[in-house]
Formats: sequence, C-alpha cells, structure tokens
Amino acid sequence: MKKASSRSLQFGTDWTYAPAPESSAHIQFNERYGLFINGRFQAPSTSRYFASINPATEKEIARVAEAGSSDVDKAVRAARTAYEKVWSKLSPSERGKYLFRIARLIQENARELAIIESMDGGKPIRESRDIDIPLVAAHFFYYAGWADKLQFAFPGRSASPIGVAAQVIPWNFPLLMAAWKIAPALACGNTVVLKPAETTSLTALKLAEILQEADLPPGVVNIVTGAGATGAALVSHPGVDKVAFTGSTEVGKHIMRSIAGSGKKYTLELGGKAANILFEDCAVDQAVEGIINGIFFNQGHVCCAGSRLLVQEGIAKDVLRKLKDRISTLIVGDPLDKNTDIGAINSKAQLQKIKTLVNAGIREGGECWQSECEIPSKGFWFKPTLFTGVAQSHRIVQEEIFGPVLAVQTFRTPEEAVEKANNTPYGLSGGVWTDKGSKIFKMTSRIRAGVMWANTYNKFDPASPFGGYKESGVGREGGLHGLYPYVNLS
Ligand code: TAP
Repeated sequence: MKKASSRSLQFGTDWTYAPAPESSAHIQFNERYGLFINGRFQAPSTSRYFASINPATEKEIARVAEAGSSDVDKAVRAARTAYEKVWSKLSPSERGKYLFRIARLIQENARELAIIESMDGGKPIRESRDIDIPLVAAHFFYYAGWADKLQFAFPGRSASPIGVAAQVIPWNFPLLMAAWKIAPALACGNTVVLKPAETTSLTALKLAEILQEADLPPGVVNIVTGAGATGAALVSHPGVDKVAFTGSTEVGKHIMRSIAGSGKKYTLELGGKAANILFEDCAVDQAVEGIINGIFFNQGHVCCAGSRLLVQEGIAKDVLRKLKDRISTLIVGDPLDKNTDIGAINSKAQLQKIKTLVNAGIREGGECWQSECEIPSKGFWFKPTLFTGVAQSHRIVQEEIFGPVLAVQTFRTPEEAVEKANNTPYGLSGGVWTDKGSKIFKMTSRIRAGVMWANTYNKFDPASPFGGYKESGVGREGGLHGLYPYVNLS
C-alpha cells in the first residue's frame, strides 16, 4: 500500500489506489527506424538517427532516421509516381477497401499502439487506449465510407483529387493527427508524404508497418521523420500540391510565408486559448468535471484545451473551492498506470516553456495555486496549477501554454463574458455551461471559435469538423468539411 496521497486526503481515509500498470513487456521496438518511402523502410541519406525518448523515464526507446532534403525529394517523387500510376486511377470503391482494411488493422493492433503512444508521448494509457486509438480507427472507417460517395458530398459537382499532399503534424495526438490527415487525403485519391513530430514518431512508423500489412500500393503514403528542417523542406518542395499543417501558430505563419505565391492549397490547424464559461445557473459539479477534463486531460497538451475559466461572480467562490478539491485528487505519474490522470510532459523543452509562462504569470501578479500531489523524481512533470487574480492582458491569459495550467477570471454579464472570451489572438474552441438553451445559442453564436461545446468539453467525432478562426488557423478538418481541402471541384 502506498503512503496516503492527496487523493486519500480528499476522502479522509488512509488508502490509495494500488499501482495498475499496463504491461509493455510484449512491445517490440527496433533499435532504429528508417524512413518509409515507396513502401519500404530505408536508411536516410544523412546517415543520422536521433533518439526518441520516453518522457516519463528519460530513457531512449529507439533511434529514428533524420531525413535530409534529398530524402524528402525521394519521398515526394514516390508519392507523385504512386499518384499518377496507381492511386488516382484506382476505382473509389477499391480505395475505400484499403482504408477499411487499415481501420480494421488499427483496431487489431489497438493495444500495442496505445502503449507505444503512452511510452513515446507521455499521455496516460487511459487516454491513448480509450480516446486516441479508437478515434484513429474511427477516422479511417469514416473516410473509407466517403471514398465511393464523393458525388453525394458535392452534389451537382465533380470532385477530382489534387495530387501529392505534404502533411506535417505535432506531438500532442501523434497517431490521431496522422489519421486526420491521411484518411481524407487517400479517400479523395491523393497520395501523401507525412512528417511526424521529432519527439513522437514511433506510432507513425508502426502505422507504416500496418500499411505494409494492408498491402497499400508503394508510394501512396510515405513517412519522413526528422526535425523542423525536414518539415520545412517538405512543405516548400515544388512537387507538392497541397500542404496540411497542424502545430503552433508561429510555425504556421512561417509555412504560410514559405508557400505564398506557389499555388499550393493549404490548411493550417494552429494554437488556441479556449475559455470555459460558467453561468450561475449551470450544474456546478458537472461543470467542474468538464473544466478538469478540458484542461488537465492529456497534460493540457491539447490545442482546444479550456485553459481559461470564466466564471460568473455569484458562484466563483463555490466553483474555486470545488475545483481545488477535485484537482487535489488528480494522480500525476506513470503514463502506463491505469489510475494516472496526468502523465508526463512531452519533452524537456515543453516543460521549460510551461515553467517560463507560469513564472511570468506570478511576476505579473497572478496568484498561483498548485496541487500538492507527489511527482516522480525522473522524467518531465508539472503539477496541475491554477491562477486567480489575473488580468486580461497577462501572458497567462493571452498565450497558449500547452500544459496543465488554468487561468481563472470572473464576469458579471454575458456581454462581459463574450468580450473576455474573444479577447485573445486565438479562436479555436470554447465551452458554455448553463441551464438555458437560449443562453447557449446566444453565447456560441457570438464567440469567435471554430468549435463550441455546451455543457460538455473535449468531445470529438470523425463526422464533425474542427478548425479555427483568427490565429488558430485556416480551413477545417474532419467530417464532410474535411474532404474539401483534398479535392478540386468542377
Ligand atoms: P510546432 O513546433 O509548430 O511543430 C509542429 C510540426 O511542425 C512538427 O512536426 C515540427 O517538427 C514541424 N516543424 C517545425 N518547424 C517547421 C518548419 N519551419 N516548417 C515545417 N514544419 C516545421 O508545434 P508542436 O509544438 O509540435 O505542437 C503544439 C502546437 O500544435 C500547439 O500550438 C497546438 O495548439 C497545435 N495543435 C493544433 C491542433 C489543431 S487541430 N488546431 C491540434 C494539435 C496541436 P519538430 O517537432 O520535429 O520540430
């Protein structure tokens, strides 16, 4: 029995959960992974490999190839050949069959993929097992269904594929972001070169093995691993027809500049600073659970994380007390343990970024409160944190933190809540908690955000579109809307 933790204090007893780790004994990693080009793994022209480490232990899991510009060129050429000779010529129903096969193989390998995602990225196994991987399969199933029904997606118009798509993804939902990108591209008849994030390439490389098992024709999907320079070489390659990027606003702006005037189509899914808005008439306990899910889910490594809380003055005291009580029960630790609520921060650099912004929040006069939970001595961790007494101009209110840190402000009227919610450079998502349907419609129609949840938070479905306003991005992914970026319509 472990020593009483903050969780046990909450219940006034001296018990706590016994460890319940998911076994990783059966997971096999290669010592090193090559680039996946034209249907097979190959050594990079650079001869360089970088380490992919487990952020919970700081131990190396495997080494991953660093693609140079000639590798990127090779991958784009392979994708072009596959596009012209095979994929665009295949009947839509045959394309759909491949996607269904990939979806089923993802389901068959779900447990292994979930464990690798947690080991490589630091997210709790409960999330990778119950959210990430099921959604990955769901996206492939969903777009498999569209492959031979594009005439119904665009009635009265004719849809043709665009060509080669360059897709660059971040580290917070590694395999899910790959699925968001690859599935609609392939369903519409395009071929792909994907660049995963440097810290989380392993599930994309496992996906490459699944694509081999599915007998996907060589070159239809190519995966080039590496750092930012590899991504930059890919998006600016002249053989690319469409760029799909998910990541930070800073890199998104850089990409936009680098492809300006090239005629390439593009979608950019960027950062966010969402507000959860709690009205006095909301169901407070459910709302507190929603706030916890909105910001502490996946260590706050979520673009649409509810990193701001706007609470109506009359219930502010009660909500804060309940929030602190609930935060005190959250278990931070081993991502592979099924009891863990908050896993490891993805990298040392990200941990540093979180610390910098939290320190800025304290310097600017915010009142910082942290859970007293224990954290492991090795690895990258950040305790769930809450800021009160913050002003709209504070960095902690304006900037994306991408960590388990919540900034709390109060409001008196719906107008003030709308004003504050909209007053950041972002517009990706938000949440409204109230008993009144009319208030939900009034608020959601006035908040400039691509996704609004009402009396819930962080719910995803492949059939529903996702994307931002302002500096949160351009274009939509998911659902019927997610087909548009991958077709030319006539
Ligand atoms: P970034 O640093 O922007 O990296 C995203 C991807 O771009 C990575 O694969 C990165 O490679 C690559 N990259 C870096 N510099 C590049 C360049 N000059 N040209 C082309 N590619 C480049 O973001 P991140 O830190 O991985 O992810 C966190 C960000 O993603 C947050 O801002 C979050 O809000 C956003 N995000 C948005 C969404 C949606 S749907 N809006 C979803 C998830 C995440 P390396 O990793 O190897 O540097």
